Amino acid sequence: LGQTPRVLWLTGLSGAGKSTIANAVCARLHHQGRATYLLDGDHLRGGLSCDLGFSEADRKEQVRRVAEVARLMVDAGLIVLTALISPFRADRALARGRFAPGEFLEVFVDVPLAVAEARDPKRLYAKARAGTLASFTGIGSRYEPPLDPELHLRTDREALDVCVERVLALLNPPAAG
Ligand code: GGZ
Repeated sequence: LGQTPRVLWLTGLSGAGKSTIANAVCARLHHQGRATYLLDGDHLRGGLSCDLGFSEADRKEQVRRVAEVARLMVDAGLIVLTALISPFRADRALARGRFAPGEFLEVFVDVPLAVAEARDPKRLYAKARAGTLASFTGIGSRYEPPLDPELHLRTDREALDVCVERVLALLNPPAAG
């Protein structure tokens, strides 16, 4: 079961910890000899999605593209992690619809907006508050939290290593009985 190709779809605010957790999970899986790939929204926007901005239509297209790339990679046998804000439920549901039941695991990387804003490693929240960055998620653009994710992490309450173990446990559930 642990080798089964799947997609771990991480969703959450900017600064919630999606990329940090995804990188750490990838490293652990790689160490276990598994073929993985991380599709990181911020990185993809420099290439595959260099034509996209942050309007609702462009975010929808970003999620659609990444779901299609993940689909191909799952077909190729990889465990795929995505780290996208993917703010809209309807778009995440469309992404899920490209996969078989059990193949798409939604991980809500949750943190209160105030905590993400206090972290602000790239000073993007500060720019959004100052009015120099429009449509920033959580400020000028909405984030719709998952209603029924396969896993719900709270990165202000759970340490990184705990979050990583919980994601790994999702791939390797303890044997029943
Ligand atoms: C949200 C933005 C924006 C706006 C730039 N809104 O935390 P980061 O910096 O490193 O990663 C964020 C990234 C979001 O890209 P995604 O492809 O994940 O977004 S979506 O799924 O909504 O399409 C953030 C940076 O881009 N960034 N401007 N206005 N995030």
